[in-house]
Amino acid sequence: MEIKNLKKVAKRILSAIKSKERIILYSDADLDGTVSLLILEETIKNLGGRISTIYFPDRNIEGYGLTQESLKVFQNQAPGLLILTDCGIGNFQEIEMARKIGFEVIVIDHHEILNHLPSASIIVDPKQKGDKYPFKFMPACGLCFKLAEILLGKKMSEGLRQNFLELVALATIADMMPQIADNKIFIEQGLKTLPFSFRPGLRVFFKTFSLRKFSLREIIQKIISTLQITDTKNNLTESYILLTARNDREASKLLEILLKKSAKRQKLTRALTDEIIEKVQQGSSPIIFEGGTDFPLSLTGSVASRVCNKFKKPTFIYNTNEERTRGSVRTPQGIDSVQALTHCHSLLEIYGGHPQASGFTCKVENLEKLKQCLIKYFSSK
Ligand SMILES: [Mn+2]
Repeated sequence: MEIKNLKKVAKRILSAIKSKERIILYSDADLDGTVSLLILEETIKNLGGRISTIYFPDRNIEGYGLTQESLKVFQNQAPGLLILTDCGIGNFQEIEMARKIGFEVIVIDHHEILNHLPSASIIVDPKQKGDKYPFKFMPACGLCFKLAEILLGKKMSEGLRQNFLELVALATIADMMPQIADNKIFIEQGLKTLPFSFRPGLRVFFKTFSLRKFSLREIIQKIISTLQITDTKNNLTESYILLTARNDREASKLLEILLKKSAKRQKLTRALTDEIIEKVQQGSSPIIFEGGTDFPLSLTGSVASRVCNKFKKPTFIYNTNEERTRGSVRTPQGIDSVQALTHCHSLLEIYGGHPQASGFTCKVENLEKLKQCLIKYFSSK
């Protein structure tokens, strides 16, 4: 059984490489997205392809998925092949815009399929109709790894394969995908060689946190919490910059900065979580719906996770400006957040994700209506 369209994408990319078409790689800014892009970039370069831009949207300014801001940045590179990884399946308007500009769009995603598919030329998503591959919960980077295997064929050396698997293992854990089937194999195989990785950006963790002092598990936890930072610099994620560091010296400098940031971020996440917990302590509403203009957009997800864990209620945490509200959703096991958002989709501009973790964008004037729609939806459950 094969993942639907994976071979088709491989064929299309190989022909783009051969005819030196411009290729733009675009990915979500979390670790799954970062690793997805990295694997594709190194694979395509290895085969002599022409990558003109790599781009991660800035979560604090642009939000999730393919953004209109980004299209303005690289529109002058059309025509070309625009490959979206770990995002795209819900970007109906933006993909249409990209096509009008002159890009051919490919989507490699693992998020839930919404009412219909976007107008991309080829879509890989194990959740789409007609995909007969039995395992549906692979991270996007797992799909990209399998794509790299097809693209490289015999050119994939054992060392490169292992290195990709180290990255995939970390991102699979970070993305909280179930650790079974293919994912279990990724994790087992990748973690085997992780402490001896040839990638300076991974090796540096084992130099900073020695295996004599910390257990392998503790170090893996530190790697993930550090690399899960979604901050970007010039539309490159900081985890991408670390993972592509050329030598140990560069890597340890970057890691030092990232560790400080990560500690700050954890402190702020805790403080914001406590504030919300305090506020909603005695509420009887079936949902938690909190946020505001000064709520940091890049922390809505981690705060929502913690609040949801505490109250075991569907939790919506958002940032809002004068025009738009962007939020993250977390729900307890068995409650499907994407279904809930789909129920209220007429009030939303963009939405999507996984059953237990998703996101949405809406116009500010619809925010209160959205809250009421969700309360009504969950009251009847
Ligand atoms: Mn993902």
